[in-house]
Amino acid sequence: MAISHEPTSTLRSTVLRMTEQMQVTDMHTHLFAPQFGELLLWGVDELLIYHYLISESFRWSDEEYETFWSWSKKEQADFIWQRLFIEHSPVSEAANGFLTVLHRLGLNVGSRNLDEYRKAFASRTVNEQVDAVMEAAGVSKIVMTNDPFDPVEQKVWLEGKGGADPRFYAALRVDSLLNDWPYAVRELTQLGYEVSEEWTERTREETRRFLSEWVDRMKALYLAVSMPGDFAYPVEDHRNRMIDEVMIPVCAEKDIPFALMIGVRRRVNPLLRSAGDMSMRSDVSAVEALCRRYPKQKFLVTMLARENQHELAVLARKFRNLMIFGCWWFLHIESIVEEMTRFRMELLGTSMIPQHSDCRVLEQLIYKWGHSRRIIGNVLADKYERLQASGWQVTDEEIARDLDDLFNRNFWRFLGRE
Ligand code: HDL
Ligand code: ZN
Repeated sequence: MAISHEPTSTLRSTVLRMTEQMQVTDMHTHLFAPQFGELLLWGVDELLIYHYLISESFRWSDEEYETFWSWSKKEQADFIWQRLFIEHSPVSEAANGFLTVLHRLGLNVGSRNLDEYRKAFASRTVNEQVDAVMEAAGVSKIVMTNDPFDPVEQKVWLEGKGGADPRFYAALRVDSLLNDWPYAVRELTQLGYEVSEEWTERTREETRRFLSEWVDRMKALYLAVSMPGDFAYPVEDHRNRMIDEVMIPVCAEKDIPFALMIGVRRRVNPLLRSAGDMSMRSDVSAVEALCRRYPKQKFLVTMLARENQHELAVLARKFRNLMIFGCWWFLHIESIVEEMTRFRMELLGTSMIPQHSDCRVLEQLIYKWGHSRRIIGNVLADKYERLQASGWQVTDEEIARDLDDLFNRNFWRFLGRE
């Protein structure tokens, strides 16, 4: 079905208007509150050197990867601007998104003058930009992705400044505990935890202490990990032991959800660095086994392969402790957001979290939510129109309630913080 962009009924125009106006909790981003300094990326050049655009621009160039990485951010941004905007039309989601941001911030996109855009941003402070962008995007709460092993971030938390901005919430992200245990052991040891690569009782205790102390320090809303698609459960391996003997017990103790982001194959092209990751199919039965084994544990789950989405949505019908969320990464494109939102709503009604932005650069909030709102609003309007045809008239209050569920309350209620 084509994505209808023009309201065809007063009901649709009401739904689209309310969808545009509904404030959003963005429950997974890579943004940081201003007190994290350089970790909060913003501005024209950061927007252009977004790793999505880096990988797309190399498709139009034989430039040596290492040459690109040796350039300044401005030189990298100029390279990407030439390849993806001037020499070829910016029709990809990420390229189009950059122009949506400029347009929504009131810049003259038609000038195609990159230095003019840069000048417009240069007149703002980071706090002014955070306020302006959250306002323009209609995002009132942002959940960060927090890594205690990042030296810059670790310092901010240990100085007690991590929670200074009430609009920003923490999620404790510890991929290396599952995916790179030797590295994690070095980092944990440096932080003063008595762990070894060998899976001893002391190591289990100390790793639990680490998670418990950092959940408290960050007031983390949930514990999160990303894993490759070959994640299997239950099997006899390090990941399973870490999940069963450390992560689930800590999540239970703190009464927080465990977020699983499954299906990434890191660095398939290492020369592209952070732009070099790939998606891969995952085993939904691993999530099924976890949800069944731990009926009291809440699981936030998103998967990266399009092939897994329908099965994951069906699984969510079977387990109320499973909340599926977002159209993650390579799925965050107009056609797939439409497809996923439609069958998720047809299978789950409004009992799911349709989107997160995954933003790495502040101003991306504007396009990632702008594009998604329109799609989600049109799908919802289609469903209401079908109800209307059967004589069921949704009220404005019910539309607002449903949108608030989708954009906020399903998340906060799942956390038990409703
Ligand atoms: O692992 C993740 O959370 C992913 O979102 C990666 O950060 C990925 O690089 C990304 O930015 N996706 O949007
Ligand atoms: Zn992410």
